[in-house]
Amino acid sequence: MTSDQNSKTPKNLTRRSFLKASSAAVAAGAAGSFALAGCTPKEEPRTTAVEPLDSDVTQKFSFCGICSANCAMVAEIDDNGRAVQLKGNPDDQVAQGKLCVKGYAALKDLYDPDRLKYPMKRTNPEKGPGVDPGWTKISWEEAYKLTADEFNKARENHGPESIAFFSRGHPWMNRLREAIGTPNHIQHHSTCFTTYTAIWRACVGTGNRPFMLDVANSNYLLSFGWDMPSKAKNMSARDYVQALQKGAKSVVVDPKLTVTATLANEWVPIKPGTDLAFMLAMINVILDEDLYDHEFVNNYTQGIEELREAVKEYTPSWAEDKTDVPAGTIYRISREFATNKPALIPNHKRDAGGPNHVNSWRAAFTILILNSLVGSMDREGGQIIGRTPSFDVSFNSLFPAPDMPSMRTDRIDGFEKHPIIGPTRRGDFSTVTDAILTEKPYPLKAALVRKHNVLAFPDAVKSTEALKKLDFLAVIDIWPSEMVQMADVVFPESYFLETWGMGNRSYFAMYPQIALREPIIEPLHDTKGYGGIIEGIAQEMGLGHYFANVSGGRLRDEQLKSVGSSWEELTNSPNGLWSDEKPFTPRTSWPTDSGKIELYSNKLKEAGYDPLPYWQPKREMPSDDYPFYMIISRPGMHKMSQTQNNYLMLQEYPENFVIMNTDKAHDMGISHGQELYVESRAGKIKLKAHLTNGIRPDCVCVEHGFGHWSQKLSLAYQRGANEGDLIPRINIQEMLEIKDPGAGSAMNDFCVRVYKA
Ligand SMILES: Nc1nc2c(c(=O)[nH]1)N[C@H]1C(S)=C(S)[C@@H](COP(=O)(O)OP(=O)(O)OC[C@H]3O[C@@H](n4cnc5c(=O)[nH]c(N)nc54)[C@H](O)[C@@H]3O)O[C@H]1N2
Ligand SMILES: Nc1nc2c(c(=O)[nH]1)N[C@H]1C(S)=C(S)[C@@H](COP(=O)(O)OP(=O)(O)OC[C@H]3O[C@@H](n4cnc5c(=O)[nH]c(N)nc54)[C@H](O)[C@@H]3O)O[C@H]1N2
Ligand code: SF4
Ligand SMILES: [Mo]
Repeated sequence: MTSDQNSKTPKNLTRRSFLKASSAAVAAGAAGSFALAGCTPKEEPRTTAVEPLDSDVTQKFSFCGICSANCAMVAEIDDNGRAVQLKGNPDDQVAQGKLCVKGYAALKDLYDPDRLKYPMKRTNPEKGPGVDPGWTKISWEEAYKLTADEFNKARENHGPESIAFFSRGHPWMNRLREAIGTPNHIQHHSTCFTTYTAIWRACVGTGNRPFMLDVANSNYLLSFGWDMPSKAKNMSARDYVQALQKGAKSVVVDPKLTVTATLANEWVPIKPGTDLAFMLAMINVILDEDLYDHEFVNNYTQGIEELREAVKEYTPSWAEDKTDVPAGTIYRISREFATNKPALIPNHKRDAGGPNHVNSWRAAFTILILNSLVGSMDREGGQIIGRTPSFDVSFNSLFPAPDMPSMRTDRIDGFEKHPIIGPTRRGDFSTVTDAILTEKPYPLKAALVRKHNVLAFPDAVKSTEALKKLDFLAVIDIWPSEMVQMADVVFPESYFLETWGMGNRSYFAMYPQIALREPIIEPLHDTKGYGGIIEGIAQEMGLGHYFANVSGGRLRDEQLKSVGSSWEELTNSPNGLWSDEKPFTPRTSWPTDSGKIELYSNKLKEAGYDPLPYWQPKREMPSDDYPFYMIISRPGMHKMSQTQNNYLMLQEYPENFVIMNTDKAHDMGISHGQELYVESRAGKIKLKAHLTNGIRPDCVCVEHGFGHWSQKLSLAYQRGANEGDLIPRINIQEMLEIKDPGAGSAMNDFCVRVYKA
């Protein structure tokens, strides 16, 4: 990516000129979302110990790389070249001048002394928690050579499929994977959102990012676990508050009293994994009482009669027992939802329709159906199909590949066996563990991991064992994570604030907008970008010709040109953005075979799944051995396992807890702060009790991200525990038997016992 350096240095705006240009927009975006998260100071937060300067400071543009909202940022740099403050870009439709607490604190990550600073190799062949890898500093050349030699060895001795890439999608990585000839690209998505993707692919025809919502303009918000305002997602919290201020009614159905629920008009503490029953009954009432939007349903959907037939047994009285919600409440909410337009069941990723239970894909289906029945699909105040820029240039079209080797189609994680979700190549963190351990369908010998942590794999203990079985593991990371501690060779990547890039707003886009990312400072350490690291490995493997003339800068430029801009224009833009702000025009057709939203899904039927959303219970129910439902969530102040080494975030949320019902705990003789074991059929963790009556007595909840065992993470080390040790992993055979078109990892579908440590 050498042409990165060729771009013109963008204008160095002064802080004052920038603020003057944007003060109106800042005021408009200031709805108090941070108070929601309960974690951000009321004043403009200071993200470093360095006080802001009175004199003018240089400003640079970036967008946040911590979560997928990609809020556009403005960074302030002092005379010594030190970044002193990050702010939200006021002209960004997502940030609207504000970041969330994690975004503001990203400078602490940038300057974290624990960051990886140079390539390293392991000298101790033993691996695992408590083992010192014996890191030695090596040159980039040696790191490339070691990796290339091991990959070539695996390829020659065991076939190219014995190599896997664990990474989010990336064209450079994909080119190398295809040049090697392995089908094994493993991503985390079956733990995160593939139940939604599968349903949208089957019923709407587009499934990439079905999380775009117009919450702010909704008049009735019915959340089945949608909880983005509690996650400190600034834009979601802002939109939620705006809707409430305009008089919208909010009902939150969640076993736990979340921040979203505390602001709602009504909290309905449902039994986990039973939302499907609630929603089937809602469909029943809305059809039975003829409350659906005839205009929308007749013009834009198909299958209403089949749906009517499918739900006729699912009355609110039928659902009452299953859900623990009185039939009268289900009747009332159904009627309110259908008659207070625009009404919306918002969804993100891990709520009722996310891959939490074996029946969650059906809940994703009923969410889609209910939003369609009230005419809220791609309508103001409803579910939106994101208005992302449409580039007609891709990496492959701009840099066509030389001939690729043939490749076997069966993957190590069996993901290709799922007809609806398989083609997305999202991959499966759950099945891969047993596949490595049993060497079925074939042995995996070497892997390259980028931006994934083993703490995020279901049954993390067993997954760590599986990694030990590999002959060779290379890891690209920013921090000395647990995945890094398992590596043979470590490549340090530059932090997002040190790199060039552009973000095309794949989430939360009401109109096409592209954000510029420029390095706010030069890389602090001897680090490189992902594409460059891939090219380095390819060269050493003798596959350099697959990357001839490839350039990140050129790709960005051509993509921008295809929407009428250019890299030069973007880098000179006064606000670091390219925007095509146009009024919202509702969709009148959908990219399915019928051109309509398919409430009866032919695609699901052809693929061997139920074409309509019938009732199915969750997999594991409370028993004498494991009497509590387990709920996994995440705190607003942390992003997965990435922020526990951030001093500012730790001040707000220093460790995770077992959240349980106060009355229930007292019955069991458990007091607040007491150390407890939480045990499932997969494993056991130790954590302190956090008591609240804002959770059902039959549930316990643990928030994810803690339990770091890497001693090199000096602040995060040994805080809290990883609830992922409790999640039963699923093997390929079981996954096929579950028959979930989204191949979800059923992250919450297990029960636990809790006892004093
Ligand atoms: N601050 C912060 N924000 C994040 C992240 C982060 O790590 N930190 N991670 C990002 C990522 S990768 C993801 S996938 C999303 C996930 O974020 P969310 O989609 O919000 O997922 P969760 O917090 O796991 O669960 C959401 C809610 O579902 C409830 N719930 C659990 N089981 C049930 C059930 O059976 N029925 C109902 N109705 N509710 C249930 C939980 O109590 C919780 O309140 O967040 C993203 N945003
Ligand atoms: N137990 C449990 N497991 C889960 C979940 C859960 O709630 N509980 N949630 C699931 C969900 S929703 C998701 S999305 C997945 C996420 O799965 P992962 O993405 O694997 O999880 P993270 O904890 O975010 O780990 C990211 C890793 O990337 C590194 N990193 C951060 N930024 C960069 C970068 O710019 N470059 C590189 N090279 N590395 C970087 C971090 O140091 C960290 O090691 O986890 C899933 N697994
Ligand atoms: S919501 Fe927070 S973490 Fe996510 S992109 Fe925006 S500032 Fe970053
Ligand atoms: Mo996720």
